[in-house]
Amino acid sequence: MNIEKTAFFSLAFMSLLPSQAVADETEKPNVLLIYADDLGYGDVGCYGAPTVPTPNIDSLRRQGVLFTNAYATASTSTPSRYSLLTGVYAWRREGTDVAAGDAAMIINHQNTTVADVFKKSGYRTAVFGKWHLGLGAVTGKQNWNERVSPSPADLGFDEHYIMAATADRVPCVFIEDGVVAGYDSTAPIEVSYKTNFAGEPTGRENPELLYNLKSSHGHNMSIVNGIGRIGYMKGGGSALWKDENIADSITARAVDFIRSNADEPFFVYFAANDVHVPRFPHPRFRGTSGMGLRGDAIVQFDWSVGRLVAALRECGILDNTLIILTSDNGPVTDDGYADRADELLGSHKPTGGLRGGKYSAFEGGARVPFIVSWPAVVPCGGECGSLVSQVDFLPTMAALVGVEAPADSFIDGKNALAAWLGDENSSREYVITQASNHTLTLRTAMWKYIEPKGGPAMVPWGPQIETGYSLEPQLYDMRGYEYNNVAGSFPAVVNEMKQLMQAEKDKKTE
Ligand code: NG6
Ligand code: CA
Repeated sequence: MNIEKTAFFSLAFMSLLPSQAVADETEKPNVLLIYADDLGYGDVGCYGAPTVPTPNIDSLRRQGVLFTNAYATASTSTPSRYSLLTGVYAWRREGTDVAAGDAAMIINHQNTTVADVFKKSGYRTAVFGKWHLGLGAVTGKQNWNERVSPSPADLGFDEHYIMAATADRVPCVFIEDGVVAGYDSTAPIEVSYKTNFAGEPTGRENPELLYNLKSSHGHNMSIVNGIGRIGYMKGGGSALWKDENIADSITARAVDFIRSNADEPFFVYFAANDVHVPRFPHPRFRGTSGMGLRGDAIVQFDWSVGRLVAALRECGILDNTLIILTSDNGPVTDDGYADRADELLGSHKPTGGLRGGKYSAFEGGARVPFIVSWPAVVPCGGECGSLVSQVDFLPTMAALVGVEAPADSFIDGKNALAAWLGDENSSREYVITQASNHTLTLRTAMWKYIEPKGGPAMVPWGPQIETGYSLEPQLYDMRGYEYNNVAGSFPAVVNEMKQLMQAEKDKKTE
């Protein structure tokens, strides 16, 4: 890539030591992490989507760098988010799989998070949107009518306005600074992932009440806003969210935060709900993609991106804001609601042709869009094929803001600032990802190895996705797609990859 070196740029690249700030106090860049949910490698225009309009993401891409080999650490949400915030692979930690809405806090609040790193450097920090890392001290024992603790406030975030888990899991209320936002005292909240509350309808027994979206598999417990959910809840009243307003409310809060903190450095983790199920975008986005609700949710996500970038521009701080846009895992069409996502795809390929998808060990599972923009530093319009992994977010941000990252032995991530700013000559040697049954994969520039581990060839519960699980070792030449297993022809490579993976497994991180 052609890099034009500005003074600031050389400063960032040439003289950066792990513990040295890029710039002095007044020049500290703001950091905006835009984390989409289930957005696939092929889901936006600049990654080749043929029809769905994503003008704001495409314009972000034109003002920054687009990565072609960037990875979430897992092909589902909770483990990816765990690694993103802690720099540790989730497969090292028990209890980091897709979390229920009543899961206790999964990140040990003694651990350093990326928000702690920013705080140490004097940043204001906030998270808006999908949390999915547990809340409270004990699973199932939260009292949602009082302050829930621990919360993101205990992990370095000054402000939070979050959904406890996912939009398809109860409780369907936002948590703002530890308490239910807009709490309705006339409708106390009860939550259970075991049994229903007497007299409350469910999707299973009262499908006629599913007036907004019908379930295709699962999602047949409590009904909120005419949509069946996972888990049971009672109450909530006027605090219950309306799915069609989620993007608006989290975007509005993030924009407010940007505006009120424009004069000091900040870190915003904008964790979008789009394009996770239930896909139920605001009416103004309906029909805008020509691809039904899933496409319309992509357009809605693109709108959020546009609003955030516009807020930065209006505050005069866009140039010195590092924006990273990526996704927690790959795409899925039918993920449990009859929203016709498959039928309406037309020529659109959510994975951009990669094999597999969400949940899978194949590339569609964890290779995700990844765009980095920082107008003051990163040249416009580049494309970068370096291997990058979200596990590096914490140490990379620590290097950016001049904070000592936790000792190497405690984290898997490494400072990858040069690569994240688009330097083709700087790359991870290899990237490890985790599929939903914990099959691990190891990708180098040339190869992808999928460790042998049993499991069904297709996701068994509904989505039509190849898992990539096999009792045989798999090796793919990444100059192509993962269709031709060449493990038999390259036993030495298989052996080397296997040993690299074993060394990672043996690493002591505590
Ligand atoms: C699955 C859900 C799916 C989605 C996923 C988590 C069923 C049948 N399927 O169990 O709809 O919620 O969990 O997605 O319940 S993630 O992106 O948050 O990891
Ligand atoms: Ca996800």
